Amino acid sequence: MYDILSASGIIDLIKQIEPKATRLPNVGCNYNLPGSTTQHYHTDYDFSRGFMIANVAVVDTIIANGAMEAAPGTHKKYLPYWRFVTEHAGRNSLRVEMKQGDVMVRTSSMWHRGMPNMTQVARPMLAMTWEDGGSQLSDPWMKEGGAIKFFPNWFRPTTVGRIRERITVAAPIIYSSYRFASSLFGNKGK
Ligand SMILES: O=C(O)CCC(=O)C(=O)O
Ligand SMILES: [Fe+2]
Repeated sequence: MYDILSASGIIDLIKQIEPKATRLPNVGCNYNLPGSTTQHYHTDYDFSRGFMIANVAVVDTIIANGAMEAAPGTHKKYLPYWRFVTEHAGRNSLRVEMKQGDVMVRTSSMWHRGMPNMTQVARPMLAMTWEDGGSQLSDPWMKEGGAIKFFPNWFRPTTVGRIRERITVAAPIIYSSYRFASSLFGNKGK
C-alpha cells in the first residue's frame, strides 16, 4: 500500500504539506466493529504536534458501516473542546464516504469522530500516520514482529475503563460535559 501511495504521488503530497514528515509512517488500522456507537468529537494529537495521516479505505466505506464524520477547517487554529462547542465549529461537518481504494489525506488537528457501524461486518480503514515525523523503526511493518495486534482505542479494557465506556455510551452528555469542563483548564487541544 505504501508503494502504491508513493507511486501515485500521495507520499510526496504529504511531505509537501508537512515537511517534517521525513520518515516512514506508523502503520495501523481503525477497526470499526459492528454495534459501535458515535465517538466523541476529537483531534488525534496535541495541536502543537499535529501530524499528517493517510487513511485508505480497504472496503467501501459508507454511512451504514460508519464513515467518519469530519469538521472541515477546524485544524486551522487551536481549539479547546469548549471553543469547538461554543463556536459551533462542527456545523459544516460531513460524513466522508469512500470507495475501496480511496485515500483521505488529513491532519490530526482536524476535529472528527468515528460513527456507528450498523452492519454485521467490521469496517477496517488503513491509517498511515507521521507522528513527530514518522515511525522510529527502520521497518515499521515489522512492529510486533510483523504480526497483527489489536489495541484498545479510547477506553482501557479495565474495570474502571469499562465503566467509563458504558456511561459514555448510555449518556454521552456526561462525558461531553466532563471534556467541556476539563478543556477550560487544559491546553492540549484533544
Ligand atoms: O474509525 C474511524 O472512522 C475513526 C476513528 C477515530 O477517529 C479514532 O479512533 O481516533
Ligand atoms: Fe480520531
